Amino acid sequence: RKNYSTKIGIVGVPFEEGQGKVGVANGPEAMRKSNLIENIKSIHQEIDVHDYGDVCYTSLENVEVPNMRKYSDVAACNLQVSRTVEKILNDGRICLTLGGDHSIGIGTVDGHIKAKNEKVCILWVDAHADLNTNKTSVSGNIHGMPLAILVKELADYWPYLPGMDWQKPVLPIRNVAYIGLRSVDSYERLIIEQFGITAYGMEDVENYGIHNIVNMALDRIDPHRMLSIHLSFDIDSLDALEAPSTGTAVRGGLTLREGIHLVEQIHKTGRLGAMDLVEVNPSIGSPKDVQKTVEAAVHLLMAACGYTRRGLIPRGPDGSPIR
Ligand code: HAR
Ligand code: MN
Ligand code: MN
Ligand code: MN
Repeated sequence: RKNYSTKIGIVGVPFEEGQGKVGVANGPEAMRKSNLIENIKSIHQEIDVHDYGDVCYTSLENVEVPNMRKYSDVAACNLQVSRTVEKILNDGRICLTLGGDHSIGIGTVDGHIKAKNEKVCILWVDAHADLNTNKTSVSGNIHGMPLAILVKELADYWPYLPGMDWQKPVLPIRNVAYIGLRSVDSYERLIIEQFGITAYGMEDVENYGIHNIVNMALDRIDPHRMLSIHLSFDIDSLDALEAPSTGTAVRGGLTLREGIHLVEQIHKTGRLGAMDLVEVNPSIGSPKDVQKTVEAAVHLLMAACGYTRRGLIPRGPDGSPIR
């Protein structure tokens, strides 16, 4: 019988220095104000959710790296993110991290890797590959770089990163899969091809359907079904109609239904360790746009906690009740 955790830990990261637009730091507040915690508590009686509050940090002084905007903030914030995620996992909880921009994925994945002794695979659900180095990035925005910082195989492509010594690039690139890609830079595409990274774009979702794509991704990154799953969910993986309030919206994306299905499917594996929900920017779009986007985020997070749209007691694939 599998162990479906009912213990959830939530942490907010009100951080927006990994990209240029004001407002994404208010993502955690917007999700909490949309009754995220209460909604999770109401899924079923055994749910035990603890809110660890928001991460805070003090910026490093006098550190800069070429073509990495706000590097000192990103480095300092991510250390605190990593420590908090590691603690939540060591408290025996599934860790839900509310962003914030996607640069915080450096810290969430690092904390997960530390807590589970590297036995982690990554599902990066995003319109973008977030695989630039400071040499290939056109924008200098670090939210387009987190995976390149985390993976072992790209370590030699980076200069020394001061104030990031706590972070070792130990993640094998074969443990990473993308779902939802549709805006990939040319150097990112080159890396994906060169290393054979598992990458499913929107045309693959069209061809196989989201359910098969998730199974295909897990077959590749966790063939023995024994790794702790890190689900890094960028809200811009959803179609711009479903999630308009985000900094780099791209049309032609996942429906909310596909997104929820994906998260439900990961929950049902019983191996979800941590989920990030990033790039919700309540300063973009009309109040209706914001409401739509935040509600989508709350639905996705509830699915991670075992909410089923059927309204039945959630059961795992082996039929045992999830409690
Ligand atoms: N690839 C572009 C860059 O590096 C844009 C990627 C950033 N957008 C995101 N990340 N939301 O997923 O700047
Ligand atoms: Mn700012
Ligand atoms: Mn992203
Ligand atoms: Mn993105």
